[in-house]
Amino acid sequence: GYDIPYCDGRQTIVHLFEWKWTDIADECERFLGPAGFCAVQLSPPNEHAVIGEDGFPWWQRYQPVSYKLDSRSGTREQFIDMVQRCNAVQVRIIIDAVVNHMTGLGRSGQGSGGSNFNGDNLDFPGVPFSSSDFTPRDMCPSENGQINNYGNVEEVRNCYLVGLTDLYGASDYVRQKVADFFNDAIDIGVMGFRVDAAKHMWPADLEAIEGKTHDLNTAAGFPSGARPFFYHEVIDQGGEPITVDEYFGVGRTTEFRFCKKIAWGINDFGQLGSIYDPGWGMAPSDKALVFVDNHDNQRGHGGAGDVLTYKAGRDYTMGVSFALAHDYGFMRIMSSYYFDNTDAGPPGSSNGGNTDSPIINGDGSCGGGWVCEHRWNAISKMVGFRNAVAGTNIANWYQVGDNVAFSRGDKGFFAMSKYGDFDMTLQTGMPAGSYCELISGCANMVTVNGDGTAQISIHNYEEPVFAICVACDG
Ligand code: LAG
Ligand code: CA
Repeated sequence: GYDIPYCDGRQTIVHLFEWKWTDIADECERFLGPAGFCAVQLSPPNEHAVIGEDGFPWWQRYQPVSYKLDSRSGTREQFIDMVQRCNAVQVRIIIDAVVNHMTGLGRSGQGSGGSNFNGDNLDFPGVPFSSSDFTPRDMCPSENGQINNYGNVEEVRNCYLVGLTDLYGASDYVRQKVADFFNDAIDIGVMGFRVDAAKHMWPADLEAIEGKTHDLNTAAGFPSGARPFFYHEVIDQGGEPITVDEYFGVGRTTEFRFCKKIAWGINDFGQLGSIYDPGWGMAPSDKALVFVDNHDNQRGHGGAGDVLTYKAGRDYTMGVSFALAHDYGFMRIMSSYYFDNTDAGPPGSSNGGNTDSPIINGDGSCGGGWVCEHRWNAISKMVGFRNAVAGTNIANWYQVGDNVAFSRGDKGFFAMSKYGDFDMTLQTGMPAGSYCELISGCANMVTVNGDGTAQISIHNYEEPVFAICVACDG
């Protein structure tokens, strides 16, 4: 199926938003592999518009010019090198695939890979796509050709999303060009795809495109017959006719209600017990791709709402740690650069030049404008916890006031205290023994008694999180 990642049991994807390929290759080797990450989600790797008049914003990468692997993050050669080096340390690569549309109307010139294009003329010779490859005007019911009414399914899928020229996904030629792009990446050794704006594409078109894709590359270490992993960006917060379940046949869906649930739960621990709410239409665990924030909603784009971001500091640490400890969905962590201006591109990009590399400080944190949430102590340790308890469910739930704790089967135990002040004997469900507390880096040891109980203590305001597990000592 398209909903299974091939990660040897590793459980967490990290989105290295706007990172360069050379830096990602280094990060796979020096950090992501050893820390137990499953995969990196890239920014769109294909040729895109270069929008100097808006200061080379991050969102220029959501305006494709061709499927040449030549973007602000690097060249095709650098892309191939990154895929090979990451695969070699068991970290897989997932592409952000922007295939609903090409550039906006009114955009023209040369893309990041040197191809000419003209959005108004629907002319993209780098693929090539021309006017017949775009959704016929009479199939879009809105007056101005744009998406205005999210209550009309034809409009959401056949009209122009924020002025972006809409590809005609029913055309076999368009499907084949997209599949060729996917197959090029698969043959290089990529594991999967985040499908951008999938809500604006017909599920049948996605099914046809996916049906044309190759199996994953066995030379890159994937099992024979393995199908690519797909998750579809479908912003479904309830209240609209398009719902995530329409996409379950073609892979997983991004679960945006999870972002809200986590934000609400950190605000009020009493709400942490119902993070997965099927009554609200949330995707079942084996179909959900979950995250605390993404590159859109952290800056008020793409169906924002109540979300925690790196700007929330210790609340963010709590939200991501809880999400990693939970058993719901396949998890993606956001890794950001600092921003005030919501359009700003990555560090170093505002003059159109090269993106700056992250600086790795002596204590393992990042500098140079990069936040590197994935390297925050508690978050990176909880990635190890999630791997160690994979396959178990939540048990021994405890929540009173501003404290929460639970076990993952008999393999691990997690606790969190809103104000970093907690002492209680709780049932851990774990075998008797002496365990290293992960967040403290084994500075604290924990004794689980013969009856499964243990004294759980949290005395740390900044990182008010506790975790022990059977398979993650040391
Ligand atoms: C997505 N998911 O469905 C991406 O996650 C999201 O980041 C993309 O929008 C969107 N779909 C289209 O791929 C981003 C920005 C938009 C930006 C767009 C294209 O959130 O603000 O639009 O990328 O670059 C920009 C301008 C618009 C303009 C449009 C067309 O902000 O004002 O109309 O370009 O020229
Ligand atoms: Ca569309």
